Amino acid sequence: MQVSAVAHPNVALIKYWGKRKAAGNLPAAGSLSLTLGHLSTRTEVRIDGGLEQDTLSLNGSASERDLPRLRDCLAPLRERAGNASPVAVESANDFPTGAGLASSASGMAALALAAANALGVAEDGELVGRAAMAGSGSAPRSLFGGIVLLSIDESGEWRCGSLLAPDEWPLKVAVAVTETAAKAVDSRAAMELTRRTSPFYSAWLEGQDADLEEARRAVEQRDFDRLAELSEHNCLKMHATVLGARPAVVYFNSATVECIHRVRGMARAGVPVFFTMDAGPQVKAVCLPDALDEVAEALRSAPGVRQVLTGGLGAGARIT
Ligand code: 2P0
Repeated sequence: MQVSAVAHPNVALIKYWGKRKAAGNLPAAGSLSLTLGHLSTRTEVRIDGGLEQDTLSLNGSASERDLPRLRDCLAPLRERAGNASPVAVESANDFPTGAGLASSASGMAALALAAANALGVAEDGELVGRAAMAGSGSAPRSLFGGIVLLSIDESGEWRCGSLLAPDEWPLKVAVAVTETAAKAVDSRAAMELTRRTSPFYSAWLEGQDADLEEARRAVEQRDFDRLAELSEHNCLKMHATVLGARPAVVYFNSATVECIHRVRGMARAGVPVFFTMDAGPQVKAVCLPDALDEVAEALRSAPGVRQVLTGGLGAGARIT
């Protein structure tokens, strides 16, 4: 049985940083994201009882390192299907991998959907979400399109879904790629280090529910200025928390900082744009459609920017 799925990475405006408990990979708080239609991961899953063990090819090369994460994602699906046969997985991204462009989110969303279909358990959407979450805490968001909310209550119950479809508020995103190499510290390790050692971690977590609720309202009201202010605040607060870890994790390079200042300069001049950065040095500038060309050009001409990838909001993961 062989099934392929496509998923897009997502960029969090209200971010997930830190886990509630190791089991199930549950984030400590909710998050809100944009699904990026112009970047894609394509993943093919083949169930093959003739294999000795699971295999993973990532961008054309065998990847041992990501096999544990792959098995975490598959475990709930295998259990439900009562089928533990080995799988051969081939996954490829059309954008830099492991460099803060959420390749684990799109990768695990595509894997969960393709494997659930291959194993015949895809009719249970909650199970597919749980499999994606087991692979990566940001992956359930890539199962959905447009603007996506992942909410988690006190008891750890969580749900994920679209707040707005892509055409209901057609925001644009320009991704300034400032580095194409994979990052030195993966986000899972950096998150755990932050939780254990950053004196700012508890304050970070305390603010999440309020930020999330305000962002949800800003999205519902299509209030760009409010979403802009809140997203930059949440992003810089996350990075400040990570900078407080021992040893500190510094995701920015000099081009990241240059792009932040350029975006701020445009916003001061009245251009509807804001920035956000994840666990890597790339800068994602979110803007209204009419501003996209100007924003992309300003980022493209910044020293250290290698390329600028522009696009809009995309659909959720799907079988191809
Ligand atoms: C996010 N990031 O909300 C945040 C913001 C990076 C910065 O989710 O350990 O790859 O697989 O659950 O999802 C990156 O972490 O971590 C991430 P795991 P993940 O998008």
